[in-house]
Amino acid sequence: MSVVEIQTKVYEGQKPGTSGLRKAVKVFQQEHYTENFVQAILTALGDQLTGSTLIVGGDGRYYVKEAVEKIIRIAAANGVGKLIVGQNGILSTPAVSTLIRKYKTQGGIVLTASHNPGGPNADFGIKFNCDNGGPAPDNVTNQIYELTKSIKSYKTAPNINIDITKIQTHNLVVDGKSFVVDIIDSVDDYVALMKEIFDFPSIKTLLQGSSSRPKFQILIDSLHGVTGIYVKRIFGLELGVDDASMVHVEPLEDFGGLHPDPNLTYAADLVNTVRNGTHDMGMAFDGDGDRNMIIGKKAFFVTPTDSVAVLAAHLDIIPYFQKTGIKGYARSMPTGAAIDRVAAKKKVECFEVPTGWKYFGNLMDAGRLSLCGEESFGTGSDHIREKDGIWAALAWLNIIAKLNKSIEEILKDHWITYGRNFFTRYDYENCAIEDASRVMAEVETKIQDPSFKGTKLSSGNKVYVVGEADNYSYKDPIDGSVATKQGLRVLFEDGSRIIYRLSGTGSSGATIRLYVESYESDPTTFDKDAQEILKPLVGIALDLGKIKEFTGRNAPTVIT
Ligand code: G16
Repeated sequence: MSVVEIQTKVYEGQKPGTSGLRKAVKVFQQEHYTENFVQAILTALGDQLTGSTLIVGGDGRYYVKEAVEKIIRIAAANGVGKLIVGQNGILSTPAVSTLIRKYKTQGGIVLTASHNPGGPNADFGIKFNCDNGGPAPDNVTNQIYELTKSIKSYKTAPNINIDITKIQTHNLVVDGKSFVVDIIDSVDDYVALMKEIFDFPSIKTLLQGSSSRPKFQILIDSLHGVTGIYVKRIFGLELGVDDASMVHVEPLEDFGGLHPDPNLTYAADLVNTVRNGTHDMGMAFDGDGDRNMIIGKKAFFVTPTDSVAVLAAHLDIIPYFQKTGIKGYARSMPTGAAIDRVAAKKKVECFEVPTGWKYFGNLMDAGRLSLCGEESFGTGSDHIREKDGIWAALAWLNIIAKLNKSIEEILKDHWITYGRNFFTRYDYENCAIEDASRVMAEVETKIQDPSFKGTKLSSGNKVYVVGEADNYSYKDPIDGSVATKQGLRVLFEDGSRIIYRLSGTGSSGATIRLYVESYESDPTTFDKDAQEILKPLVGIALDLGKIKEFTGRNAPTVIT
């Protein structure tokens, strides 16, 4: 097989966001656009490139197969030694991380736009994960971006045609050098890892029922994302869950027109079905399988903030952590601080990092972090370096099997012990970039005024006193790297918080995220609706950013 060098032109804007480069499919389909970015990823590998092994796979969305073909040819031409590719180009994001770590490869290329819709008129994405299995940190993505700004050509081996539908090893010689493409089962290694981590026999007894306990009835919604194939194997084959309890489990290129984001709005089917009371638990996962939503009987909603805190409180039930010990907890900055309270009580170190799973990686690699979570429906541990939707669902089931309580009972016990962090997020999706910028500028100007600290802000009969306010920045405790401008924070004296941030995962326009949190230790408030408790703070937040005025929106697109 011969190698050719193709002349190309620079495309503006190939800057990876919170997690990889995400754009409309039509953008990636432009001549050389995908090739440029892939070449930049490989060039950024530097000395590690020649003879390296990389994992390649994606969430099954439209354009994954074409992108895999291009990656195989470009990798071959650039001297990569071996590619391990999921069958049909399919691998969940947690599975890519699993494979990178298991086979000790130099990294992996993940083809996904995560929870963004798929199809010819929707989104695609490419992300590079490093040899620790985690999303590339800022210094690597910045380097990739710099390379895209000056790229003049890329190398490819145009005659390579590999059938990625069959599990098979292909041994090729490209430009005189060996090049191997291993098409592997997309699920095997991930299932093996889950079986090492969790107590599958007790989860199976929970799900099948026993003489002392009726069957714990679950409903799983894969939203036609990649988790379908993992769900069928793990929950269907291994744990004996019947087909009717697993819905939307065929991965589809357009997710069946669904928005594969597991929240109360986009997983409304699941929520409505579980609301009728037949099921004890509902769970949904996003397009690439790293996000999860957990609900209890009658659709009792577990916020991601509470979910990770409950897991933290009961982590020692899970066999994996019995072996490794509990090294530390962490959450992203906008995530509610419920896990901090568990950490304080258990005397475990707890970290706050900017939004983005990549910020947890160093702490895990340094042996200081076992469990972390984000308000954006991400939960995970140091078993890999990505958040992991199915892992989170299995963790809940392992804990429920041991505690023998309903999800609602577990949450209420938790609040009695730790108090309740009420949390909500308002998303204003697809705003004009200028409008969103005006909101952020408005808040930033106000909070930078030295007199803002100490200001009393009121709404209804509630008054909140500003303690601190800033544009959040973070210094990584392991390598000292600094991330600035990670979200505007207004921190009140009573511990309540308002945070404004622009999403880094959209493919066009701007999405404003407003995060609002307050803490209550009074048990009479625990059963109240979060929207009711947080209404005054939300009112203050909307006013402070003049959101209605600048965006023209009377209501957010999604409320979580
Ligand atoms: C990605 C990151 C997450 C992060 C989220 C934030 O999620 O992996 O760690 O919390 O983005 O998204 P935004 O910038 O839109 O608020 P995913 O699931 O899209 O990969």
